[in-house]
Amino acid sequence: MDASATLARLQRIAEDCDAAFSDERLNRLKSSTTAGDTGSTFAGIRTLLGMPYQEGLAGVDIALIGVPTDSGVTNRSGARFGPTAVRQISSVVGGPLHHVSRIVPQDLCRIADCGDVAIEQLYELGAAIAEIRAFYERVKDAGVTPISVGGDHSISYPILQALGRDEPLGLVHIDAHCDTCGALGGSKFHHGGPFRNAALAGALDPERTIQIGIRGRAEPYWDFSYRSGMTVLHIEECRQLGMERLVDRVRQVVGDGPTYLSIDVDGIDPAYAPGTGTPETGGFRPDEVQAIVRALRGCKLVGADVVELAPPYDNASQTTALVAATMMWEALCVIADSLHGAGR
Ligand SMILES: [Mn+2]
Repeated sequence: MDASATLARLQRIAEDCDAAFSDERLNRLKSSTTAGDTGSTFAGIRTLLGMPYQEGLAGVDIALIGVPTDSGVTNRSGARFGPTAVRQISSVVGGPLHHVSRIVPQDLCRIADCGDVAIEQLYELGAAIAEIRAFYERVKDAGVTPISVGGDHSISYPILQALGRDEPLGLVHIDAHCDTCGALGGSKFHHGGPFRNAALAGALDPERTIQIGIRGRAEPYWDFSYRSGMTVLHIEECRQLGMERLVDRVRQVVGDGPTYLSIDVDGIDPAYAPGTGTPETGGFRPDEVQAIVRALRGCKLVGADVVELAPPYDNASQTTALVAATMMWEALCVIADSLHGAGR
């Protein structure tokens, strides 16, 4: 082929590329209002993963929800700004197409940013927990699957109470901390105890719970995990297993039953996720957590959260917000697929 024929061929390819995506699903989305829009991504009002904002849950399959509270932290506060930071960085994170799984969540499900849980009694931990639970009871009643961004980790307890009210859920929990501690400072509703609370409430099945990436000085507080039958894998054990056997173990523990996914950004090494209240050196790389979430494809996921993003400790590049938003996107893909896709 001579040079001019080659250029003509490339010109035709370029025109075809401009006319339509080779993936037909993306062409369908292009005509809708949000996804597939290649215009300005820096203008307009930011939403979680760029999904359309709506008041209420009507017509939604998957609700992205902010839970801006950090009244339950044991040390450095700031996670109340997590949802705002994820919305901000969402202009550069998300779909429409997952580059590995080829999942297009919006082609499978109706997805919306349903705003933030409005907590009135912020300084009364038990009451705040009850308000969050009431919100997620409505989500459950509506048949909507929630993907939440905290907020500190205390929010996972009322979410699990609502989602696990009919039968105890399995749990994939990525974190430096097991978060199964008892009462501290006069309350059991702090961010170090949601999974003990959920198990005691009958919403979480310890035998189908796996906690991975655990490390650091809070180790003495996790006896409840060991004694109740939760599977605890310290970061060193995860490294020893390697990713392939690690994800096998995860799937083996949670099995076929309904399962919740909870990602504390401090499960990831502070080199990649410095913006968090209780950082612990020696954690996962972000791509390892992405691999774990992707491996949940085909599991019966009933919801997910990403918590403990504390923007005041993040760097100017919003590294931690980027990681948190990316994990939400990874969770959205596997959940959309498990609801209405090939992984159903
Ligand atoms: Mn943690």
